Amino acid sequence: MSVKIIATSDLHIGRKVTGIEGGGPELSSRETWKKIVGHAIGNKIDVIALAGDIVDHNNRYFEAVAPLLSAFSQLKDKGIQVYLVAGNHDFDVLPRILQSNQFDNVHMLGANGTWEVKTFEKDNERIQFAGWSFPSQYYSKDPTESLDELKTEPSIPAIGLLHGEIGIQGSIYAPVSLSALQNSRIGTWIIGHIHKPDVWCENPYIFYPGSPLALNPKETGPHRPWLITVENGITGVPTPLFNSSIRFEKLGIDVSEAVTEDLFRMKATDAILKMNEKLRPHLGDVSRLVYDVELTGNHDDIGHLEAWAGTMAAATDHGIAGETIVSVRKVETSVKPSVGNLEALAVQSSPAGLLAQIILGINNNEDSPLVNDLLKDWKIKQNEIRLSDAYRPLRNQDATVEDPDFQGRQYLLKESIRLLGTLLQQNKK
Ligand SMILES: [Mn+2]
Repeated sequence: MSVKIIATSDLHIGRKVTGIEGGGPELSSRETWKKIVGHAIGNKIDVIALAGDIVDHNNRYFEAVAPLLSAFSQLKDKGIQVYLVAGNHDFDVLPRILQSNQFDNVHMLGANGTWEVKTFEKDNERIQFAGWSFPSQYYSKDPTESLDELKTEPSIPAIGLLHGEIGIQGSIYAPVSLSALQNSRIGTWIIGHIHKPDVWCENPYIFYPGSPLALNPKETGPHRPWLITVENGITGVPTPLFNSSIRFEKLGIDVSEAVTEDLFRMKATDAILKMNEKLRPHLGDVSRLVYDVELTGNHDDIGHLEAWAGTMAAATDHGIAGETIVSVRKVETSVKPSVGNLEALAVQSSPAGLLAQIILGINNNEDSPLVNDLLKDWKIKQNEIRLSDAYRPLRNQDATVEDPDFQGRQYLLKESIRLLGTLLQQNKK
């Protein structure tokens, strides 16, 4: 006999996919959760293992909690067990829901930031589920520091559930030491928090299953829940179940040779078709494929190029790949002007000369007073915008580590290239 386990994390029930227009109910975490539960019931799954951030903190409580309660009840009827830990988003909601104790099939592990193990048993197969739950919204210590308080039985396979950030020292979301996980007596670690699926180690198997629904355009590539099978005391390698109903991809198109609008259209269409064909075998269950296009290469008419790019982005439909509807969300122009010699231009004191100096200064990573002054101004302006009232709700969300110097330099580089292209084009006329 074998035990079948669905492993996933970061559903953020209550959220919908952001950054795109249109889309039906399939683009909500609530539907993804229902699909996972339906799959579990339809395929005789024994256990659902959830590594935190199941419920989204920023959303309406009842909207998020109702689907969780009805699923727990359905799973209870089918005898399907749920092992879960709380993440930084649901550290308070999950214990509150489970307090009532009406779901004896749902096991929250490691409440209040302690390690806990529970043993699952079916026929002759036994599995230990070990876990640690977020005690508060932020947690700056490494939860593995207290891992030795966990008493597991070495002869029984063990699966660990944890929410945190592997290898990010100083994280306020439970910085986790990889070596501590590797040296533990747990054979498979399911880690939540990072939405991009990622395998950190094969033996023991340490992985982020990732969010099963791509929640925004930054979450590119495949997203899906995973199946883990335990047979005769051996835990198998996780295999993907079904795909997220939406897939985001970045698509770079070199437009150096697209000197007319016709050529630009041909180039763009060709690039999309090629990418569609490449992805097609991986688009089962994907109803929408959304590209963020970046135009690259050298071009001497960036003004026109941007206008052509605008028509591409404005089109609502870019065909289909198999049964998947394809669209382009935005088109960015990162094209460099076809200027013969930036160095020669940079010695001039004209506006074009100054722009060439900025581009060279940033590209060559020079300590240029001109770039430094502009960067200082950019940071002040950017900070004013960031702290304005309009962005207050965003500030309360998880802040990713940003590098303002790098971002500022990239911004200056891009705008200088664009301005220089336009200036040189005007001079030609
Ligand atoms: Mn999280």
